[in-house]
Amino acid sequence: MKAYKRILVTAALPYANGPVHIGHLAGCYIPADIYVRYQRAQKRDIKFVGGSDEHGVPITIRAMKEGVSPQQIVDKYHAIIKESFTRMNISFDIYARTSNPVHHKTSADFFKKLYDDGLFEEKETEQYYDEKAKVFLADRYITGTCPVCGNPNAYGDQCEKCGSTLSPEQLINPKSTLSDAVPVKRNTKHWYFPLQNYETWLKQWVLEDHKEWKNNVYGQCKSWLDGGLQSRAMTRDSNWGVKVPLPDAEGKVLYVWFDAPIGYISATKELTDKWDDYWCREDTKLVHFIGKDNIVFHCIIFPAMLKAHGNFVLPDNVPANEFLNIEGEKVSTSRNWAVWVHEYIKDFPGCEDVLRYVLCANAPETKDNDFTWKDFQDRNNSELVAIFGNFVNRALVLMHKLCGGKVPPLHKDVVDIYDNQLIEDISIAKEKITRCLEEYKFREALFEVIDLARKGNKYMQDKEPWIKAKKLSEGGASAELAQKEIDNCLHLSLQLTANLAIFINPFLPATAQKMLHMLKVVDKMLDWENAGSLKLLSVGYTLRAPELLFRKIEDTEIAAQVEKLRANAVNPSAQPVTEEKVKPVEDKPVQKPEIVYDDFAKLDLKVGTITAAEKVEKADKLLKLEVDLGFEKRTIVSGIAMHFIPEAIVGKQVVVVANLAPRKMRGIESNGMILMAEDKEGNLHFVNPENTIEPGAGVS
Ligand code: B3M
Ligand code: ZN
Repeated sequence: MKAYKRILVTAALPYANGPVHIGHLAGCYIPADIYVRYQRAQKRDIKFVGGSDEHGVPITIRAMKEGVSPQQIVDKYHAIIKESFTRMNISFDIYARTSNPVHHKTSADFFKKLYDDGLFEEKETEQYYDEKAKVFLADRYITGTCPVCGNPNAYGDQCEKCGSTLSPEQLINPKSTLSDAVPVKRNTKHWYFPLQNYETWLKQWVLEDHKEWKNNVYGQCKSWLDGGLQSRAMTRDSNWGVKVPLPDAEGKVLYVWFDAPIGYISATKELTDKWDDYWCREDTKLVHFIGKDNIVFHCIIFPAMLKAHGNFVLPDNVPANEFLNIEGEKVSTSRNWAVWVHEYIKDFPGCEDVLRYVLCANAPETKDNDFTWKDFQDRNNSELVAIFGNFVNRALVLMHKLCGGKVPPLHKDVVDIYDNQLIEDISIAKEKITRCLEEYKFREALFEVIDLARKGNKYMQDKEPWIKAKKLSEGGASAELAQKEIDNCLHLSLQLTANLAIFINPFLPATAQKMLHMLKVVDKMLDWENAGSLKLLSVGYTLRAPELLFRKIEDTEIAAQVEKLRANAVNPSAQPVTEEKVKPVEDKPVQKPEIVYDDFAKLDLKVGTITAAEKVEKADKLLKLEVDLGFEKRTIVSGIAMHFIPEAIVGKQVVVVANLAPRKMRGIESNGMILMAEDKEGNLHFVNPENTIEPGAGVS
């Protein structure tokens, strides 16, 4: 293993011809962000660059379809894409654009250097031309039947069905995308990059020196290299793009796949004056995160360009993911078979981490994978809520209840096998999670994090502090022992909670922040060197009251998404995708009709203290509460079980509607109602007096 001083991470530059969907996120942005956040926690010198790819045929075609200029297209989608990444907490150090002047200059200079070094072949050849549209038909301007797999809708540069890279001449029955015209051949001059000259070097560099690359990446490179490389045109006839920096090149621009990867260099230039440290020094580790359709460009063509140029580092790794299908079908932007990120953010505000979780837990790391809304719900409800969230919540709730809201000490004299096992589990988890993250195995790393939380739950189940709590009232030696055992259980559970915050941070950064808040610790605690420590929270330190980290996702929400996907796909005109700009979510407060004072005065509102709370059997949402109203104790059934654990709310004061007519729920008569406030995330909060007062006090 080479010793590196700094890391430069790039994530593919999405074409600014439409919004991003969850396939983009799963393919490269989430894995890149996890890696970067982890390396930052390791305090490594790391930069994360990205930006919009604003040239090429996808943009010009979209502009023609919308009847606007390419510039208008890229301005519009760059903003939408950037906003989606920000909202999903993809933490680019810079999100640039290839239409920026610094990029035009950087890529033109790059081209000029290769030209001056005599590394291009200048060739005049016959190419397909659309006489109606008056355009040469390269890349996606032309479609036809794939000579490899027979797909009738293959593009001039690639068949999306079998993944073959093509040239327009190879297509059977070619036709123009612009006008459906059958193309004719015309002469045109272009500059070709002779990839075959780099074949021997590439074979050594990829196939021998980078055997550690992922199988899917290595395999694609091998089949390319085995098939033999040929010259490739690095220029196009177009007015949209980086102008070819030569005197006799009117109407010629750089091929988008020539300029786009140079976008990583120009983005770094925009980010820092020290950009050449990251690009020109051998001790930089360059890592490209991409989707599988970009492998050849990042593993063969761009490295050959960098090698030819001579001044730049080569990628150390290209951990490309495969594709994410949706509900069993391939993503298709033209059919609108996709889950759009800006739509998700609107539909599930505050649940960005849930999407990050599902897309990582189910990432297409080694093969194509399927996203289903049902799986999304299951993973949220049975992993995030029931395992991770539940453990953290229990640890904090029980600490408040049984240890007076403070981190209890660890009593060495009563440490038992369960405690020792948990201590060992934390240290093994650190080692495994670290190794997986270094090796780009994000799914496995995340699994280990959840598994550690699962072990936390098991530990609590084994230690049963709530049973031991019953002995506390007995007094004497047995009460003393019980308190010590409770202390140990909660001491370790809280240290585990702090560790879980460190481990989950690269994956679910917003969740880690919520945990820091509850634990009343600063960001620095998340430094990776703290992972594995059992001294993250000091004994006697007071912690905040727990808040739920995740909410349950209901069947109705899932049904609505499946319905939306199908409805929009069947009827493409219903698609909201391209038209709307993403606005920050604003929930307009709903106002009820005006009332007079007498209406209000009918309510008998009283302060009560919850004296007992238990779950109602076979009713997920209900808690049976006993509330002291001063003059009497009431039984009230309340639909808050998804939000609070019973032990945690005993002793809390609440406001009760005391004169509400009794109502039976699950066979229990409920006498009153508790007032709750609901925040934007759907979390419930009690409405109560600022300071504890005697129960029965009137509220008006
Ligand atoms: N824009 C292709 C894509 O979005 C292309 C990536 C460029 S990375 C330098 O799939
Ligand atoms: Zn094909």
